[in-house]
Amino acid sequence: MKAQILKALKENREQYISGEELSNHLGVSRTAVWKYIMALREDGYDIESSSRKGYRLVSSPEILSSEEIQAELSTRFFGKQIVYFDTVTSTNTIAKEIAAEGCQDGTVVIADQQTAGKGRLGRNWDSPPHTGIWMSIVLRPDIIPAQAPFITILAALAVARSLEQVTQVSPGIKWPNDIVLDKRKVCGILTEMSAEIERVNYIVVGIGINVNTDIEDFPADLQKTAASVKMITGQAVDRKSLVVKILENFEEVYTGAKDMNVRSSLMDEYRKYSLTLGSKVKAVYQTQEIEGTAVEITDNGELIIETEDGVRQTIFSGEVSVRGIYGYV
Ligand code: BT5
Repeated sequence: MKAQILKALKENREQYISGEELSNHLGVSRTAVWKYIMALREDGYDIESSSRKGYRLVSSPEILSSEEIQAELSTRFFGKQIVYFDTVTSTNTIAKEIAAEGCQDGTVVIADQQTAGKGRLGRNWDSPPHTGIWMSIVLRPDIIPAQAPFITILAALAVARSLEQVTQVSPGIKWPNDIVLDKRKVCGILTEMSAEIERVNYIVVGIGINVNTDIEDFPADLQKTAASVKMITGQAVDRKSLVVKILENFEEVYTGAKDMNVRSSLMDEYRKYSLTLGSKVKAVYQTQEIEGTAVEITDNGELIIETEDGVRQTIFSGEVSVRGIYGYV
């Protein structure tokens, strides 16, 4: 209800909306409306009230709370449940816990700061407060475990497209899970799953984006390879609008990709963003090292590398260095 009141206030930003109108519109008493207004004020919303005219939203706090996001979100099931934390160890860890307890498909866990943000293969993800988007989405797709890496591909596409729509940047995707601006990593994606041999129980897609981080906020070892959107454009970006856009785009591509024709055109879009395709690459796949040229990304998101002696190898996930990016020469 708090989210619905906020939504109504936002839709009438310029004018006052009376308590009576809110109570009729939302089907709750005027006293209840008043209580929710008080709760919103406690969350940092500046809401003017006048006994004659009603309520008017003056300003919103810069937080990524569920009410803030849901007031703008127009998805079918992504983000219908949002669990927000000020500080958390890792949104992926929490998302896996609530997924195991049976949370609904599309539930989002989002935090302003992570104290133990995770990268792939036990690496760290630096997640300072107030500057980035650290969120995880719980999905329950009807797929076999071998198809799970494709979800990472779709998430990367959704992030790249959203960055382009909301900000003035031209993102590239380094297969499979990095979004790159100016040859620096701006976003990483960590997909984890719980599965049986033939069935996925749930997938957690963790997305980390450096949005308004300043270079000095990165630890020294990341200052050469990492960037934020603000560092590239010189302008701070509203994190909430970006979250909303990502959830909308991700839901669209995730739902659309079930149809092979739609999938094919989505992958054409992915290939346009790809920095890997056509480049010299070095991949570590399982225990094998493969060096060659990235010649193809299939409609299922696999990367095909052609080695110098003309052998083609298909990889489904893994670690790929691309010549010219993050210092690989
Ligand atoms: C990733 O791993 O890129 C996946 C990152 C996923 C982070 C999100 S945040 C929300 C959710 N909750 C979590 O706990 N995780 C997910 P990988 O490809 O392994 O890259 C990790 C490497 O990127 C590190 O070893 C660093 O070199 C570098 N790195 C760490 N923090 C970074 C940052 N903020 N920006 C750019 N690079 C970073």
